[in-house]
Amino acid sequence: MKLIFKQLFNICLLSLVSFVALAEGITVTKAYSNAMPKSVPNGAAYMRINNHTATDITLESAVADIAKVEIHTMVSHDGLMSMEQLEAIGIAANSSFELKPGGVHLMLLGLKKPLIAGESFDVRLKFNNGQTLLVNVEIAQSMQHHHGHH
Ligand SMILES: [Cu+2]
Repeated sequence: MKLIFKQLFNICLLSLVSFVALAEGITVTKAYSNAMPKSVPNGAAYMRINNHTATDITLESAVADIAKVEIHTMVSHDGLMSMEQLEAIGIAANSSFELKPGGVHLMLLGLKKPLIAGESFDVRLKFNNGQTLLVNVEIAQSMQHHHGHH
């Protein structure tokens, strides 16, 4: 009887510890996308991924209802910028990684609805430790829209 009680206590303690670790482990801040004219089929999402754990983590994939999502980076070939798909993004222990314009971004391919300023959409991030994180991405008024195309 005593033994069973002790085991139950241990199980409760374990689940409490893992719950706290999940809540604090990985967070996402400043998630946004830029509004695009309806005719543009693709978009991009940017965000800061914060790894508060003592372990390196890897973002392996992302999924969304609004479009197919790929991890892209910008590379320069002979002075020309182009996009290249990445397998994953590594985020070192106790550090953060910023996805930003001109750098690593989440590519939204084949948008099912236009990116309208003031609206938002969800993206689910999948990490190598099995954790998934649902991120709400705010759609901001794009700079290009204000200044026109050059
Ligand atoms: Cu891209």
